[in-house]
This record gives sequence, C-alpha cells and structure tokens, in this order.
Amino acid sequence: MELRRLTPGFGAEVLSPDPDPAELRAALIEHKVLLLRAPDLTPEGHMALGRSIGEIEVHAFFPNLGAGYEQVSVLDSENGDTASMWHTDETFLPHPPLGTLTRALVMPAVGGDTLFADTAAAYEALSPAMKRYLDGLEAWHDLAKIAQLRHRFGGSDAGALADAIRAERRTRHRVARVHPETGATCIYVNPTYTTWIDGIAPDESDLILRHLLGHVTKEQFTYRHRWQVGDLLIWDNRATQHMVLNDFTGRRLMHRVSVLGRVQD
Ligand SMILES: O=C(O)CCC(=O)C(=O)O
Repeated sequence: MELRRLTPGFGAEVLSPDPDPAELRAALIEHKVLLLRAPDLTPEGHMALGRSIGEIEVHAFFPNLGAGYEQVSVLDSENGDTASMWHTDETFLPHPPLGTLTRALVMPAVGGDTLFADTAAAYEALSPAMKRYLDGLEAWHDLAKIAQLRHRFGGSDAGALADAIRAERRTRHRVARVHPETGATCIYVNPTYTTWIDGIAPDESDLILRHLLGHVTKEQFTYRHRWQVGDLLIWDNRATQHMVLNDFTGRRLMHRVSVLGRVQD
C-alpha cells in the first residue's frame, strides 16, 4: 500500500486506490491518522470500511442517518454539532471506540480544519519525574462535563443538564494508558470529558490536568487537516486527540462511523 507522511511524527495519506483492509488497519496503528480521498464513498461503503476495522457503534449522542444507517452519525454545524474542544471520542464509556472514520460532505469556503495531537509522542516527551507521578493514576471521564459547558454557554437548559448528570455516564481510565496494540504509553485525559484525577486533591488534580492538556496539544505533537469535500480521515482514538477549529461561517457537514473498542482498549 502506498503512503505519504503528513508530518514527520504521525499521520499518512493513503495513495493506493483500493487499500487492502488488513494493510489499512496496520497502517492506522502505525501512523495514528490516515487520510483517504474518497469522493464516491456511500454510507454503505463507509460502514463497510468501519467494519473492516472492527464492530461499528451507534454514537452515544450525535444524531444519525437512521433506518439501517444508525451507525453513521451526522455532525452538522447547522445543528450546532461542531466538536470544537480537544477530545478523544466518548471517553466517558468504559470501552471507548478504538477508532473513528469521518468524511467531509459539505465544507465552508475557508476554515473548519481539524487538529490532531499524538498522545504517545506527548507522553514520551514528559520528564521521567512526571512519568513516575502519573504511573497508576486514574482519572474520571464524564459526559455531564460537556453538558455543563453547553449549559454554561447557553446551548441547553437546566433540565438537559440535570438529565445528563442523572444519566451517570462516567468512568475511570488510566491517565497514562498503554495502547493495547503498540504497547506505547499515551496521555489519556482531555478537556471535554475528563473531570479529575481519582484520589488527588482538587487543586493538585486541576494543576496536573491543565499541565497535561497544554502539553499534549503543543505544536510539535500536532497535525492540522484542511479538508476537501470527500476526504475521509481515520484516527486511532487510543493514540490521538482531536478538535475542530470553529472559525468558519457557512455549513460544515460530516458523516462519521466509530469502531468499538475491546475491553482492554
Ligand atoms: O468534524 C470533525 O472534523 C471531527 C469530528 C469529531 O470531533 C468527532 O467525530 O469526534
């Protein structure tokens, strides 16, 4: 399979027109973010590509195409669905998706890029003292955190916030989490869902999280994708974070399919 690197550290464009699924999966694990130009991909094809990587999920909260296409989520800026804060997908789940395949259907004339960060490279660059500190620590990830932010900035009413808190969609993950397929340790906290480090005093937990979140997203660990309509990006959620730049006017419409993680993912 022919590939072209997107940055020296991570990310690759797949140049071969019909990549073999096993080779594609191996390339995803190695490069963490893959770009495919797929202008003619149908929702069926999108789901089939997801299934070639693993079992595909119905997303916890994004709307979807429905009627047999429930696993194709729709992120439409006209409905306010622009994921503009750094995150790894659905980390409030005990077994978050291992990967996501997102395709651009409508893009604004300019802007709406997606940024990615390599969380394994970011872990590697931590000091030995910080690595020792993080060893064995777990952090809470809570869907209610994003509901609270939405409420705070006027996007939802108090009832929606109360529902999200009552739903108790939260779990704990290792802060420094070992990738089950590469064995690399990755920083696994994000500002969208991570609330605090378990067992650590609030001020210390806030300080450490702030440091880690700033560290992961330093320029040297990032790739910025300028979308063309028809681009399909596949990312490994166990080794990356991402966010959309909400700097655009006009419509931005994406279809996405996520692949379920296994217990150890
Ligand atoms: O719209 C994008 O570029 C990325 C969407 C996103 O953040 C997600 O699917 O989790």
